[in-house]
Amino acid sequence: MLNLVLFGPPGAGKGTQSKKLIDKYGLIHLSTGDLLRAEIAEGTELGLEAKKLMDHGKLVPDEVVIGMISHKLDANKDAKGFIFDGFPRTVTQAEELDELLNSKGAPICCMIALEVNDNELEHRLLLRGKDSGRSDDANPEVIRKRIKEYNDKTAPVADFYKGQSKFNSINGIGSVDEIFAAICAIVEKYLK
Ligand code: B4P
Repeated sequence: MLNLVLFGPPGAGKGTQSKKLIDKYGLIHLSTGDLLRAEIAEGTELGLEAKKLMDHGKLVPDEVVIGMISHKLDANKDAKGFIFDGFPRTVTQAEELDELLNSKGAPICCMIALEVNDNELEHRLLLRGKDSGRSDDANPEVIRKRIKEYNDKTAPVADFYKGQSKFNSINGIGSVDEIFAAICAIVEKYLK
């Protein structure tokens, strides 16, 4: 199984690159952001609670997203592999993911981190906010909070994978195709 973690700050291009990776490698895309937005769209209790946090640039509690991922892994038992996009976002989530995948004998192969500076992130998210309808993209203050939340709680997840020699970093600034080529070069190493 090819299990990849696509990592990076909000707006780094994880969702954009995930779509291309799914087409090329036939993997299942697990985006906790998309799963949460689906709950919000359906108006579930979980979605209503998540929206309050997301609209303030905050992370949703670990147990909520871990439960969603566990459910999706069970629902896709015959998958060739998974792209984890926007998950894990805390060290606790990374530890729990290891436990879930080790119990299935299919651990994470590698983490690929997209490096993008804060000014570019803010610019991309505000641009997306103009037509995405995403309330967390429309407001510069909320975007800065999301970047702070990333630096405080999510950036340490990179060290977790460095400790397992699974960490790879690439420049996330450039054309979508250039960045995709750099990601594929890493994926191919793990496929060999
Ligand atoms: P997510 O949905 O994961 O989204 P994201 O971090 O905003 O964006 P991503 O990096 O995928 O950017 P994209 O490709 O779209 O999270 C949203 C919220 O959900 C979080 O703030 C949190 O509250 C909650 N949440 C999600 N997962 C959680 C978890 N595990 N634990 C707790 N809470 C969780 O790209 C952004 C923009 O840049 C797009 O407009 C795109 O077109 C553009 N772009 C992409 N690549 C580009 C390039 N190379 N050049 C120029 N622009 C580019």
